[in-house]
Amino acid sequence: MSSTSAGETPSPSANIPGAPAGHAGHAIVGVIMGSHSDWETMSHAADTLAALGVPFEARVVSAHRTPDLLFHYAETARSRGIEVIIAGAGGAAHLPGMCAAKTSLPVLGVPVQSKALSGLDSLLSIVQMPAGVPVGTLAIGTAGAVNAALLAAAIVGASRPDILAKLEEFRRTQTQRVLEHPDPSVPPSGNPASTSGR
Ligand code: RP5
Repeated sequence: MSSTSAGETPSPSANIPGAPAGHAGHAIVGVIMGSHSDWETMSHAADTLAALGVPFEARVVSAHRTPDLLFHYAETARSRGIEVIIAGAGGAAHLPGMCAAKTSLPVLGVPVQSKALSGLDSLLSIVQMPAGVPVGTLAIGTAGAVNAALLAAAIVGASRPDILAKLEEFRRTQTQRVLEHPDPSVPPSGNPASTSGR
């Protein structure tokens, strides 16, 4: 599931001990995105969920190209066993808000970095929901995708000790990496906490 290319800092998920290779099991987190072009960003959410042992599904659902599919997906998600939806979109990013309008499940929005406005358009489109229909909005790009997955794991982990244990192990690991590498001129290779510039 990883899309990290050579030379890039690996996703934090690569450093979570005991990470499973796939996402087997009955999906409890749904990862949707407006376009195949969002996968480069949203794959980091998928990788992180897989590493934490969170069963998930991932698919393209476009608010403006497949509005009926979006409604169907959001309306049936809870009955299919989904407990959290992560929705990533860029530009006029209405996917997370429209999804949240059709389900009372928690929806976490990831603003995908757009070419024209570097994701500021995506961020403002997702974060500025009027009162009454919330979308928990994360940072632009990879950091947001990773954090959406960590937040989703915290939500479903509240009632699943195995997932919570993996999440807490990830937190311990990234803390240790900082403590073990205090010299700022010698950064640790593959720093799991660093997503700067992405
Ligand atoms: C949005 O428009 C998608 O979420 C994507 O970020 C953006 C561009 O989509 P494509 O033109 O690459 O399909 O709907």
